[in-house]
Amino acid sequence: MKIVSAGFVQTALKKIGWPESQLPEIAFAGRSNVGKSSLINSLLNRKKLVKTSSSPGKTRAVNFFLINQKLMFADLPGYGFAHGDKREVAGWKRMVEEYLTERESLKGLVHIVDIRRKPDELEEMMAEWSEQSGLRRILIANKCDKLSKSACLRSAKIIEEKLGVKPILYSVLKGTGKKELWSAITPLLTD
Ligand SMILES: Nc1nc2c(ncn2[C@@H]2O[C@H](COP(=O)(O)OP(=O)(O)OP(=O)(O)O)[C@@H](O)[C@H]2O)c(=O)[nH]1
Ligand SMILES: [Mg+2]
Repeated sequence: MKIVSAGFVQTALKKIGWPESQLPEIAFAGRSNVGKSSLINSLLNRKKLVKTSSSPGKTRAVNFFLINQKLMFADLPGYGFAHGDKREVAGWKRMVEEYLTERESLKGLVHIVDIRRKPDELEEMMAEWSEQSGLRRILIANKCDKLSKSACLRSAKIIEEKLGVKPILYSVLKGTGKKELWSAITPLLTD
């Protein structure tokens, strides 16, 4: 997709803060630090539209972006930045589950994982939520530049076994997988 315009719309901690919109929307979700915000920048060919950070927990609310005046992206908060903190997990769960189950214009979920990690139970739970709600899901294994090609393929198999879909191998750093991801997103926008 040719990106003519891309801009930040608003940020929301709960439903009342979501922008009113009839436009098709795609959400980006996953653990903290897997590269959700970086991946959105990469898809939109922007360097700094979405704030990123090397320390986990940068995105703490749902951030909405308008692209070409015809579609929306939602950057969801990550989880796992304070590992084992029950309140953190509960807060994250409430925010993400409410969004995924109640956002009417949501057309699909881009679920991002780190190629170097075996998916954990919350990642499996996210996969289950989207199965249950009939949400179309695209799985991304990001940071592929960190492993050799063969290690990436091995890792991708494990991710597929755990999460039930074959991941697109992605590297924000190298631009790998970008075309493939756009090709997966585009048909979701018109359904
Ligand atoms: N090597 C490498 N680093 C990456 C890649 N994608 C993202 N990063 C780095 O990973 C770190 C986290 O990126 P973010 O985009 O802020 O991650 P996030 O998932 O939005 O994190 P939260 O907002 O905390 O949930 C940053 O230092 C990025 O530069 C990639 O493909 N390869
Ligand atoms: Mg982020």
